[in-house]
Amino acid sequence: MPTKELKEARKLIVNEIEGFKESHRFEHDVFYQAVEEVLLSIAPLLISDEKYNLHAIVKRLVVPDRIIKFKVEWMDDNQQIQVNTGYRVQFNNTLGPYKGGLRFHPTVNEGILKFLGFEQIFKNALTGLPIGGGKGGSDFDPKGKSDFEVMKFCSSFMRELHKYIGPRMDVPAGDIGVGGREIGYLFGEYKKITSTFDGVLTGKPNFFGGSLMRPQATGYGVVYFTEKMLEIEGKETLEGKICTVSGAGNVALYTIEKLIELGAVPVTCSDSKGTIYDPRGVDIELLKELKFDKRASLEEYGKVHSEAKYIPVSKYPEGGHAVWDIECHSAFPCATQNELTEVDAKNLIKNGCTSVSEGANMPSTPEAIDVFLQSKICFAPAKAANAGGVAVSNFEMAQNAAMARWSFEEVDDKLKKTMQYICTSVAKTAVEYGVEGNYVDGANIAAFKKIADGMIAEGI
Ligand code: NDP
Ligand code: 2IT
Repeated sequence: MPTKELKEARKLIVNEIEGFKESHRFEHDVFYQAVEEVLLSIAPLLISDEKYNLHAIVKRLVVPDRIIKFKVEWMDDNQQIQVNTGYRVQFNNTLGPYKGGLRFHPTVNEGILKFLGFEQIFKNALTGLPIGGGKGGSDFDPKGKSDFEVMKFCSSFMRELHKYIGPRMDVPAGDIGVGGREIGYLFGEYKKITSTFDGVLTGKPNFFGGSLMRPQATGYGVVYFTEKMLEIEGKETLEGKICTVSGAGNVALYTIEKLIELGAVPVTCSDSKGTIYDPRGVDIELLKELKFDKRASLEEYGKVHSEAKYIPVSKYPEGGHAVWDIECHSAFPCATQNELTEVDAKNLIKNGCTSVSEGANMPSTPEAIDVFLQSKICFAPAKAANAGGVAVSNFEMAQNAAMARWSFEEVDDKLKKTMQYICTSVAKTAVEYGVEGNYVDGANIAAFKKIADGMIAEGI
């Protein structure tokens, strides 16, 4: 497509987004950030194929099917009644039942869940599996709560949510603040209310039919995707390479574990209070003990390994993050949205980083992504790179529907093939649309086509 025409089309789309933002009074910034990225990527497709405009796909796709918002009342350990807000954003079920995680974090609001739900539609489409997109959660903070309080909250949350979910309707899973413990309590309450043993949630503990490797899936998948991307782009493998990882939760720890298994040397991890830099390679067993068993701060790591450096948030470089200031071959942002800024991106490039793979959802700001794309390093966007979690969630749904159990090895093998398939199809789409090596455009275009063609086929 001629550059002039493309620029004009992009300008039109940006104007449209500005108008949209104006009319919604900027209340959902992260949502618009996610939408804007997709719309800018698909501009060539919208121009070359009139059918998408004819069927008003963009206008229809940016509005969720429904947003369910409810009150959650629960009793804390001091016999005080607490009130939180619960949400489920059922965004789009063109390709299958609504599917996506639940986030429990004090920052949760409608805008964040709309951004996550919107991203999820595209991510799920890229897997090639029959799943639509949704997201939910609450402003409840599980941090510092007793197991009993978490159980009380989860039971109360499910007392309302159960009305809107079902194995062929909407299947939630975990996200920030929601792991096996929370999913176990949510599943238990669902079962009590409905008297059915249905695969209505994924990421369940194994004895309730949870996939044996759902906990590992997102992190392992990010690394499988990166291996394939480096191969396609003719770069060296990860073996022996220094890697930096942010976050210290489910995604970060299993990214680190797989990197170690492949002979790479992950030297960092971080939480909301600070960063660990261990130049000899991080001690994954200690991390698991601290984060999964004790739910402790990373500061504790420094007390066991005196060679490691603990950098509190207050000591981060201005406008940046300590993790991205450290020399590395490959970087893996695995904590949260907009955690990697333009300053960080420039630091990574300056220090010779050759690939960035997003484990978290939308961890790089638009300005940081521009830096990566302009410098021509390998950049794997979240909706492609972290799709391994939801892919294995779909495998868990399949196992539950068949009342079957698959082995760890079987699921791992299917996960690896799925990540390789996503990577190859994203790279191919980029070539097809004249943006070779641009995995952002490749992922957005490949996913949009699947969803939009489905929406056209099903009518309004
Ligand atoms: P966890 O709750 O297990 O871990 C989250 C990690 O990120 C913690 O280390 C946490 O630190 C840190 N973090 C969270 N919020 C903030 C914040 N506002 N500022 C700084 N640090 C923060 O979550 P997951 O590992 O499951 O999720 C991490 C990311 O991966 C999220 O973006 C999620 O949407 C995405 N994701 C998760 C999938 C999954 O299967 N779980 C699948 C695909 C994507 P602290 O403990 O100090 O708060
Ligand atoms: O962002 C994500 O893909 C998830 N939190 C996992 C979703 C799922 O349904 O497994």
